[in-house]
Amino acid sequence: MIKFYYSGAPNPMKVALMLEECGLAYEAMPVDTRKGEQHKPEYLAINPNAKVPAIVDGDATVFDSNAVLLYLAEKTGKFLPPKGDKNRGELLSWLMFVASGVGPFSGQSVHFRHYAPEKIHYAINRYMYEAQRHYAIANERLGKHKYMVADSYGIVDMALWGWARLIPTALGEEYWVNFPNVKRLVDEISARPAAARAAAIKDKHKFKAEFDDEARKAMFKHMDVKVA
Ligand SMILES: N[C@@H](CCC(=O)N[C@@H](CS)C(=O)NCC(=O)O)C(=O)O
Repeated sequence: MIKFYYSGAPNPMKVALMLEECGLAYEAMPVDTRKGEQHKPEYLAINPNAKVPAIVDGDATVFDSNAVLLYLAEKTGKFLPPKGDKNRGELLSWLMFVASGVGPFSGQSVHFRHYAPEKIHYAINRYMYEAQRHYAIANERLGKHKYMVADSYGIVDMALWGWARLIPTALGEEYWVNFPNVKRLVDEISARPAAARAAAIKDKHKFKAEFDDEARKAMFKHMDVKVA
């Protein structure tokens, strides 16, 4: 059975959605990042990057959410165009667009808007600008196509959903109005039974709720180390 190392954060939730959509048997293994469990040697052996999600599937270990989505899609043959299909290249482009753009810029926008100890206007403006620029591109794409790739629901939609449902946190509630096509996709996916099951996984485990000094030390290690 697949072991799924996770928390309720956006990147693990994309994978939770995919596992549920595929109907794969898996065991959810909580990693409480606010308690620093991502830095334990036994977890670093699975994901040397000390982040969630990761999966262990028999002999295969896969970390990084978008790599896990692709691995599961290839394993099951679901939610991606078939090998050799002309849309396969598009799938890789849009998946990397989410992995290298939507995710990191949204994440940094959340960080500087909500967690940084000082409000640094330059950083907030840069990350909000870049996050919005990426959502605008996805929005335009979804204005012309029902789904991100090959006009069928697939792993790029799931990857986008993971972050886009947090637009209110990354940008502000009022920003939905700028991305109506992204909102349409997010609402459609959130209404799927698999999304409800994915969201319910974390209720089976107790995760630390407080964002206190222990959490800051575990997740913002740069605060204790001067490199610049
Ligand atoms: N590129 C990685 C990023 C993973 C990531 O940043 N995960 C966050 C949760 S969304 C995490 O583990 N944070 C804990 C930490 O930074 O210590 C992926 O897509 O899986």
